[in-house]
Amino acid sequence: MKVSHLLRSIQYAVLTVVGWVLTPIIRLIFSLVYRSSSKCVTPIEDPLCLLPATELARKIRTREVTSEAVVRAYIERARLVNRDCNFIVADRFQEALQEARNVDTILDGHVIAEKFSEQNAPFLGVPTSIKEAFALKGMPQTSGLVMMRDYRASEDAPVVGRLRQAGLIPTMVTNVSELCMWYESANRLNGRSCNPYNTSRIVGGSSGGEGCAIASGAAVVGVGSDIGGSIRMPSFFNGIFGHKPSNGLVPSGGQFPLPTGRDMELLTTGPMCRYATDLLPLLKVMSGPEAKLAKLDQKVDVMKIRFFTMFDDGGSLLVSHVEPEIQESQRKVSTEQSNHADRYIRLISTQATEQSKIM
Ligand SMILES: *[C@@H]1O[C@H](CO)[C@@H](O)[C@H](O)[C@H]1NC(C)=O
Ligand SMILES: CC(=O)N[C@H]1CO[C@H](CO)[C@@H](O)[C@@H]1O
Repeated sequence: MKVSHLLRSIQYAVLTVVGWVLTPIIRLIFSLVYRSSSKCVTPIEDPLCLLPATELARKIRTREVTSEAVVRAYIERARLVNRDCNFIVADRFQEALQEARNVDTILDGHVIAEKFSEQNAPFLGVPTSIKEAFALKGMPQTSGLVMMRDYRASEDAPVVGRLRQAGLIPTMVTNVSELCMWYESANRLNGRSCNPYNTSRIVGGSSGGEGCAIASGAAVVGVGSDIGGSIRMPSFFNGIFGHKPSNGLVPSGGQFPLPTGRDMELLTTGPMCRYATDLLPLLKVMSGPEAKLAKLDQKVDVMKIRFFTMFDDGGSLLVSHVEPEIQESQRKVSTEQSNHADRYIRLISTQATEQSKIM
């Protein structure tokens, strides 16, 4: 055995022991610190806050319900849960209610302009939240940076413009991690956002305010952006649906911070939703004329899709281990897939383990 291999093995053994000893201590400290503040938000009472955005849009268009009633229901819920979860950076509740009343006037009219047709404005009168890193005219766009405290966006980011054109009404901008760099949503300017299912837990990041707002029923849909998990992690942490689309589908401009060079290829903007049924219609709106690039209307055979997943971190000593509960859920999904998918899952898992042994 080469000396370098021997040294690595010793290093590995020492770090493993340190990890074993430190993890329970760290867990104990955090559980004591956050014990008293743990809480689950109160259940949603208003039935309007329990409907998909597409269903709300249909009800508003057919005048079963007014846009004002829908927007008001979400505003009330947002006010209530924000006390426990702190996801709102700034709201525009009064403007949103006025815009909702305008929608009601339009839909009550005899002739509805082409601009507001079901085709052109499929979400007319439905509220949405917006990740604070995106420019929403007149609203802060700080990404949690103290230096940006007084900055207000002078125009809408392109994706926000598309959402508005589709009839969505922004009610608030929601919290992110500082400069959207971390996988929680806490910063010196707007504080920490807390998970609605257990306020002692984090919401994920960087689109964590969106994840929290949507999970708690304070919003039904929202917009996130993702380089290394910023849509996917908060969606997972809060139990909602999110999608990181391929690059080039949804415009990512009008965000702060906006990466440069190759990082820009990794940054994509996408939908976050309380109901899976809203993902596709929302992605279509967000991608506008580019929607045709992705064959969004083509039927997909789920059994022919290759799934890649890892059951653990490959034994890396620099991160915490994956909880057995999470591994068990992954296993459940993998056994429900065809053997074909299962083969790939195993392959990836083994490769990762092999790689980490020789790190
Ligand atoms: C939140 O999580 C902590 C740590 O697991 C647990 O002790 C507590 O009971 C949970 N609180 C709620 C409201 O579920
Ligand atoms: C609890 C907390 O820190 N809330 C803050 C959320 O962000 C707004 C806007 O920056 C602050 O005014 C609140 O104090």
